[in-house]
Amino acid sequence: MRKTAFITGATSGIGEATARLFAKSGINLVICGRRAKRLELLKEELSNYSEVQTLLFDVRYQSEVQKAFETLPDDFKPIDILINNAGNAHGLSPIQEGSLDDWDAMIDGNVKGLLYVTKMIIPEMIKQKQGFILNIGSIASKEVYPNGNVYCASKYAVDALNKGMRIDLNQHNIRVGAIHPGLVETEFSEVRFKGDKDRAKGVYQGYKALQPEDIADIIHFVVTRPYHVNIEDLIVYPTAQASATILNKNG
Ligand code: NDP
Ligand code: 8X3
Repeated sequence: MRKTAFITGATSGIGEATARLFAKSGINLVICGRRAKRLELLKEELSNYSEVQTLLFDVRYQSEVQKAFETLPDDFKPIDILINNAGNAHGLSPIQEGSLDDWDAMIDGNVKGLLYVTKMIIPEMIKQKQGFILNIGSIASKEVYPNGNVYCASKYAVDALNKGMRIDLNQHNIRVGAIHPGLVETEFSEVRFKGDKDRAKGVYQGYKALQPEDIADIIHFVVTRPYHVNIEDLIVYPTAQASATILNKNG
């Protein structure tokens, strides 16, 4: 029987690459995001390989999440694999200069959004006594770096929730794990710098950054282990990176 994966943030970067790899390995998909056109194009492409359903919603709004989830056809339930990937950084400023809107966007999207989506999916996993919840954290879940303040706080929360979910869902035979990437070349920096493409490009220049396909590969490896194996936590850097603040651009 084919498995079904629910991937948030599938319109770009890590989520999109994961959707491609999953589809090609025969996993049916529910792909989510706010950009309808991108979702439709991806569905068209991936329908050559597996069954694909799109869901359009903003993870920050619980009622949107719930309404979208309720439209899911029965043949896309139960969800076997949830990839909690949607998220972004907004801004990179010292705390005293931070914008309230940016703080709200990060806390509502990266933390509350992850919870709202997970809440929809857990009940059926409990009924099935199986499932995999994979949370995409960050090196920012493990280390606070200058000007990272609220983004790091939101990702530390993901780390804590990853642990909390695993503890509470243990009695239900549900696997829970997290992957914490370092620098991955996606639209992440463009969002962080509010559309400043040149500044965003600079983040990935002078070394070979991780590519979204690298993380997709690892996600696929993690979720395809035999059921008795649960990879709890993985930090993944580009070779040029040694910590949140140490990056060799002269290699
Ligand atoms: P991208 O900006 O390329 O992708 C982010 C995805 O999240 C998009 O598909 C976007 O979809 C979705 N998203 C963002 N906010 C919302 C929202 N409010 N509601 C619904 N969907 C949303 O970045 P990445 O692929 O790099 O990021 C994916 C995850 O990886 C994030 O959680 C990020 O924090 C994490 N990460 C990224 C790293 C990096 O260096 N790139 C390193 C470590 C972790 P849409 O805009 O269509 O809604
Ligand atoms: C994304 C990587 O270092 O910009 O989470 O926080 S970093």
